[in-house]
Amino acid sequence: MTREQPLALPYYEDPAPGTGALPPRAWYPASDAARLSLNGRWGFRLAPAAQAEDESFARPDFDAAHWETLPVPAHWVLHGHGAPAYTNTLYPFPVEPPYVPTENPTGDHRFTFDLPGDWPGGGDAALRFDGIESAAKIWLNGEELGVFKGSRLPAEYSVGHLLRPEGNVLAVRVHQWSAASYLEDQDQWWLPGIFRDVTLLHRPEEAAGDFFVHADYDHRTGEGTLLVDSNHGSRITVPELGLDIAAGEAASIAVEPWTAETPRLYEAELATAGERVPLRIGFRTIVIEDGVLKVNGRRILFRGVNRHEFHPEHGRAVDLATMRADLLLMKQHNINAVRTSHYPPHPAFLGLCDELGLWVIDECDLETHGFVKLEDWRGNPADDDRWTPALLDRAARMVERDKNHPAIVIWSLGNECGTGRGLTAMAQWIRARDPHRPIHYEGDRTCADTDIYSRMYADHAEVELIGRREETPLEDPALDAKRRAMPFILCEYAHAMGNGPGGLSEYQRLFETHERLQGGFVWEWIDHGIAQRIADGTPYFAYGGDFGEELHDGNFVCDGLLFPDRTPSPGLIEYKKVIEPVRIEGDPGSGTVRITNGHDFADLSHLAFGWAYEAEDGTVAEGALAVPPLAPGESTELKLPSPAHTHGGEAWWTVRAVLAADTAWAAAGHEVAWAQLAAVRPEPPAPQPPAAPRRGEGGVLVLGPGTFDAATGELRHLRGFQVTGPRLDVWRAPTDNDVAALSPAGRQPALLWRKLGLHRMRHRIAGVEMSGDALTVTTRVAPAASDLALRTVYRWTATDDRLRLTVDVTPEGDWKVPLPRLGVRLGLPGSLGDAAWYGGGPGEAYPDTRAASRIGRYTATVDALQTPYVRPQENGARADVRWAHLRGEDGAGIRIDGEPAFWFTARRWTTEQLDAAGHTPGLVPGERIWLNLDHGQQGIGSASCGPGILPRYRLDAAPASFSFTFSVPDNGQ
Ligand code: IPT
Repeated sequence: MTREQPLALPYYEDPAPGTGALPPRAWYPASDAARLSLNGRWGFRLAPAAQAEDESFARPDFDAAHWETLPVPAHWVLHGHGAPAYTNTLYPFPVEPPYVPTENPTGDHRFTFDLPGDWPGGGDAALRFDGIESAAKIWLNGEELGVFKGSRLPAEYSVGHLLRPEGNVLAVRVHQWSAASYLEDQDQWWLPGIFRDVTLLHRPEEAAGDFFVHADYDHRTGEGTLLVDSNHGSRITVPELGLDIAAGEAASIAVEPWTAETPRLYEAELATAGERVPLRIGFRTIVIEDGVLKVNGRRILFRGVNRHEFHPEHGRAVDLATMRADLLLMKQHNINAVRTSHYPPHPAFLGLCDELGLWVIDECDLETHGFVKLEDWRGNPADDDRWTPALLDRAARMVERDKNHPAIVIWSLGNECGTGRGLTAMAQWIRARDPHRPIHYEGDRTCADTDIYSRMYADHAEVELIGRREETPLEDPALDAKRRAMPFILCEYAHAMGNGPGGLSEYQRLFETHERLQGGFVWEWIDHGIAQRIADGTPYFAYGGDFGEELHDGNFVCDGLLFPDRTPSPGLIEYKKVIEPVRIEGDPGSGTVRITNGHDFADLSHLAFGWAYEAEDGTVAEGALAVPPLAPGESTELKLPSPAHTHGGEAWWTVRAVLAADTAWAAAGHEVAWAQLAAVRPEPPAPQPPAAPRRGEGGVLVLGPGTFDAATGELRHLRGFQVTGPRLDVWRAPTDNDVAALSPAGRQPALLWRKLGLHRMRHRIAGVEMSGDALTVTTRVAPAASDLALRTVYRWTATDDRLRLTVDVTPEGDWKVPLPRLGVRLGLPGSLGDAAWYGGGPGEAYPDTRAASRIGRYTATVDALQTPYVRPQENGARADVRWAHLRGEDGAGIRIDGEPAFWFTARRWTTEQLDAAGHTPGLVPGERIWLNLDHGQQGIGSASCGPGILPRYRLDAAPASFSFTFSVPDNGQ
């Protein structure tokens, strides 16, 4: 019998931090010291196990001529070597820390480089890796430099003594799995590789050492105080302020402060005898005072997002242009804060946040979420002293790298690690090193180590209680008192998976009402769908399971406000409206508008206001609105002009606030906030002489412009157009929030709907009756195996050219589940592919996601009405539609007027096909266009991870009556 021998752990299974690196220090993008990017095409070889190949490839004379090449930075699994894999919390290998599987894809990388001719002599050189997943051994010219761990943090190695003018050989062995993988269980793709920059930095004699810029702002005096800690002999100059001080020397002077709204930076320089480092300094002071987080003396409100680094082709190897694109999109959508979930981002991203103005929670690269599946987080590295050095190493490398960014206002220990001694040690270290920034960590409800009470996905009711400081007490009275005095944030909320999130407006009202509630961070910024093509070349985005993973979490990786290609989703448009920093309100018909400045620091002088008076067929009049430059929190009321309105019908005022001048993130004229106020309500149409139904030839009934099947009472033709239906419809292709995969089965709407059979309703015709002016069809709509039903009466009347349908629905039995939708579905010829409507738009809206829908006249092709959620699901409804018109190329088509206004949806496939498709190429246009004209829609909520819909957005089965008028207008109308 053999016994398992305790072996010395190989470096990649050792829980200790990496080895051989220089002490961590501040990262800066440039200085006058020479540097050489080692990004480029490297030689690459993939092995199936950590030790499948020996280390001879690290020798300069090794012959790697037959190797393939790979770009660096990159993840090899996105370049044809192996495949990506997605799990949310599950470790994709047996949990036996610190061991990892023998099957451990290992990428050997080799790069040969010459020093540029002008590379300076003397001094030293540092070789910097900004990120490698998950562990690597590094050699230069055959000499081992050390072991890299801590994937999303930099490490530098001293290499000056090894460099030669030509033919330097850098060799890096990267293991997909390592002990460090246990610390990096974030909800994302597992993507190994050298995914951030590799740079050689000359370190001249007397080069700049590490430095820590302290730039405080006293809002009472308007003075900034600058003090830079650095090695002896460094001087700091700020020409604009006339400052020239030594390291360690403080200077106070009147300055303009830095805030996310007013990101004022001062150009500066740190100089030593050997190096000049350009700096950008922002003066600001963060305090927690009276239970509120304040910057420069004022409460701030986070209108935030969680940002993972993601690109649909390059994974987490994100280039500068993409980082900037993210930030421009955020600023353009009124977002003012980023949580760098769940690891420090590429360091350049933070410089862009300083420049463009965002509050940042910088989060450490730490998550041990998979241990939650084991009883009581058994074996959690965050509570195991063997791992504490690695945790401290990560905390130090984050803080040292990023400490000079004014944008960073909070340090976060990591995400979802349970609780433990390691986290406490991190908090203590960070507090000692940087006492001027509060510490965040959501995973410990007692907040023992933190300064901010933070939660994820708490529902509105609980958030309101917390806002009143009336939350359920902690057992320990001292901790409870401490926590109750803390400011509160939702570090994650409003899970943006698929269609949604719903309920944003209600959260925002809470944040604006309770001082303690300092906003939140929507989960999350972008869908992590990977760009793929089906055999015929049609592109789509892949999610978990598409690469044959043994374990995976499906499309839970696609839960962002942006589609993977960075197209804003309706959720982002909604969020922009909900968080707009100017409130424009007024009572319908009053003609008075109240404008409130919701900024925390900026007055309104950067905005230009305008009004427009709009009727159904366009703008009647418009002009500028003189709004005083209100200070933050101030309001004013203004009278709106009431022009003579000759167009007839209803009318609206639209009031808009746009940028008055170009900014770094959008051009003058960019819309920041808007509102619509009703001016004139619509009048009901004048009655017209009725037409009577009559029997036609071939078993049909004729009523006005409609021809019906005499046996079933179903509409067959409207003038020349063949029509299928309309029939009662209650089914929608469940959204991710309807599926609510994380909820208990009894609270998963889609499951309850399917169990009841709402996707397979049967229509029994109980009577077809012609009497007087009307054709009345009585039906009972119900699923098999149930006695629940919706008694549905269709009553058709007509004038010569218009056909009117009134639908009366009466539920039978005890309906315990809400309906997905309530309305009619009808099929029209596929040639009617151009839609026009008057009502809410331009984008989709549902009962609890309709803040951004504005009344107007819109046109779109049926194809363009679709929202391409990565996993197909209900989408594309337009709210408050008064009428919709579907036309063919010749301009002829069918118009539907609703009474009351309706939810309008049109698509080239049925709901059943939408429901069945797993990816967008599964949606194949058929011969018909299917319209849903809905009287009601169930809300959306956020139950894919978090609370479901608020009670008022529930579509209960209840008696309902609604009407549509169908007509075939003359061309051009
Ligand atoms: C929460 C995670 O922090 C985040 O990374 C992401 O996984 C999100 O959920 C869902 O997409 S944790 C969850 C158990 C509440």
